[in-house]
Amino acid sequence: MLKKIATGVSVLLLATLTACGSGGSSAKDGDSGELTMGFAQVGAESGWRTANTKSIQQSAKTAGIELKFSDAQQKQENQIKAIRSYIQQKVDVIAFSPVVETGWDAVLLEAKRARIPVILTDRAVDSDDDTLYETFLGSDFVEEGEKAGEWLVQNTEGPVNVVELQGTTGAAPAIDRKKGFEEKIAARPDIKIKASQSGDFTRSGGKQVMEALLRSHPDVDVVYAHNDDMGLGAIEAIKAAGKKPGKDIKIITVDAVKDGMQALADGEINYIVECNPLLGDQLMELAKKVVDGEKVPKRVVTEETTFTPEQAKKALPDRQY
Ligand code: GYE
Repeated sequence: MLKKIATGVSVLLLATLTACGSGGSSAKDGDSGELTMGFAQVGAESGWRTANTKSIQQSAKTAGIELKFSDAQQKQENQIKAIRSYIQQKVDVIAFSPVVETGWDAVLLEAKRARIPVILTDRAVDSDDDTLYETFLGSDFVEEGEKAGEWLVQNTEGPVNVVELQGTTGAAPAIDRKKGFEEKIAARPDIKIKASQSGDFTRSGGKQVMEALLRSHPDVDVVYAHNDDMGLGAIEAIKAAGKKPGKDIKIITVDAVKDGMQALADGEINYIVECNPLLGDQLMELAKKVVDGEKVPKRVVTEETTFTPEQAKKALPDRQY
């Protein structure tokens, strides 16, 4: 047994040495100590984000990666500033979750010129130049929207009036969750999106928008919220208007964080499409490879499922976030 372990270790050592000697394209030369990652987070807008931040911080610790972390408070200009400061500090790798899709080319070019590899995590950028980043780790948001639309097509009859609570304007998950949903419901011309507004992925945003929408569209049958938090905000507004969430007005959301799953189990939300925030371990693994100059896939898609109320009841006791 001992011998086996010893052999395993030497094979590992050899692999590491070979990787270091192969001379990657990054700024890191050899193994001069701990790897440093600059991470520019979106903000703290939702339960999903909180779980994502925790996952990244914990995984960095476990992987022995020094993490420089910044919270952009949902503002692109803050993220750009953070990325510039990471370039100045000569971190080994930059990872970030872009608040919005467009407007990144200039700062990403600066990172490229400084030979600091960039990893996109959670959200994508919209750029013609895919050499500006090494890889993109995260969910397929179009597929999430499709799953939400598919449930609606399968589980409703007759004319259905939908109001949509969109995520942050210009953000990949807002654009793609809308797109996938619309594509699926196109099969049912009697399902109509009566209104579609941004609640900025926050609970208070969802509540505010829903209050207004209940006044302008009192005939609403279904709320499609791009995340749990906005759906939870909508629940408050619906209750305040004297209606029953989950019954008078059906609710579909995306994420499956604990609070959302609890509302689903309680019958106040009808269906949740999962979006997994626990990206930390995969991100650290990719970061190490990228810094070592190893090849990584350009796209790593997160695996996800969906939840009905019964499935939520079963999953809740073990839900980590
Ligand atoms: O669904 C939402 C968060 O980008 C996937 O951002 C993420 C989204 C998530 O605010 O809750």
